[in-house]
Amino acid sequence: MRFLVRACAPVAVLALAACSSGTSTPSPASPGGAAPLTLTDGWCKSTDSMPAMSKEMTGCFGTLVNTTGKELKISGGSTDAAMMVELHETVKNASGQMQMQPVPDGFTIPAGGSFALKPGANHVMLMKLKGDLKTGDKVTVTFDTSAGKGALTWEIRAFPGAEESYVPSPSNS
Ligand SMILES: [Cu+2]
Repeated sequence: MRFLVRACAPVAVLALAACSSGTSTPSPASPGGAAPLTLTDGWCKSTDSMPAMSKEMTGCFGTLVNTTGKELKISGGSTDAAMMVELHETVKNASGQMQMQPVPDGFTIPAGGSFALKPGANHVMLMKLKGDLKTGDKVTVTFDTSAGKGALTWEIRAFPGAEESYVPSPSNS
């Protein structure tokens, strides 16, 4: 515990808000600069209806928009809601099943372009959730990008669809 508190203290001196703010306040991306990216229609799947086994993680979707004039690379992120944030892609494995995995080089958004995050395709994964994410809640994820940090707020929504990656479709039906 003592270690955790100390780890936060130097940051708090420079940016108190980053350490103490609630989930709804986006933190500034860089001094004097606008956020390097924005999010349109961002949502994460709520844990409400998930089987207990799946509640450890959830997927986040929406459209990321690069607001800079340069190609933007997203290498990772962090959130108060989970221990880890991963950038995932969904691929077909050798047996033809859809499976998700971390993208080795992160996400790249062209200058002024956008990047779609969808169930069954690229998405942001919150791993090792610290608690339930209930429908209607909001969660803030701060991304590490080539143009500095960018905090984005996602709405928690109920999503009835199965995650292809975790529930491979039956080969015979
Ligand atoms: Cu995933």
